[in-house]
Amino acid sequence: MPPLKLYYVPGFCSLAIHIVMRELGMDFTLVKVDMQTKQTAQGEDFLRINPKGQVPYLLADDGMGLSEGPVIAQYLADRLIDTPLLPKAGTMRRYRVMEWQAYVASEIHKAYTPLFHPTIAADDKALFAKILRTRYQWIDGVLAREMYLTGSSFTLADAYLFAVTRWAGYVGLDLAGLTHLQDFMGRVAARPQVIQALQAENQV
Ligand SMILES: N[C@@H](CCC(=O)N[C@@H](CS)C(=O)NCC(=O)O)C(=O)O
Repeated sequence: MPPLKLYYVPGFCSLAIHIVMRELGMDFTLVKVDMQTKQTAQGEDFLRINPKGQVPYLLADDGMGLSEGPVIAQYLADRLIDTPLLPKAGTMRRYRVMEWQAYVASEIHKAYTPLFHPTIAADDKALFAKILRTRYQWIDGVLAREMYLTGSSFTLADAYLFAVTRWAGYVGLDLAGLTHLQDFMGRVAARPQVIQALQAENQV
């Protein structure tokens, strides 16, 4: 049996972890969660597995579970001796990746929440969308100079930014004109492991 289980919802932020596992060449099982019923596809009560009720959630074969996407990604990368997805501890390159993970988590990922909310008024949503677009404009400037967020290598932070930025189309967030960001999205979407992850989640 594969040593790792990833609890996920197609197209949710768990996609970032799914991509990371494939990019790292890991052996794993995917377990789909229904967020309406909080039941897994195998009929388990997801709240008993992760009382936070959120994906991504990782379960290892020693029974240890881990939540919080950025930390799950760091844990997975650290299972390998060396990977360009997360440079070695003690190097500034590593903290640059983690700096970006923190930025995506707090300034991008969670800024989408009001845009998905069914009862938030359109005017308020427009304000949140404007704030998010300003943040993306800054990221666009960074991506004008680099292929990926921290340079020429794809990292954990890129997988995360890609997974959440896919939501822009669903919530009507206008990213027109942010050509470097668009190029980044196309570049990541063309990576073989990303294509496989999207296919496995029926996202293409
Ligand atoms: N702090 C968590 C947040 C994860 C999160 O927001 N998950 C969303 C999907 S993208 C979720 O499971 N939402 C369902 C819910 O909150 O009930 C992390 O960084 O992993």
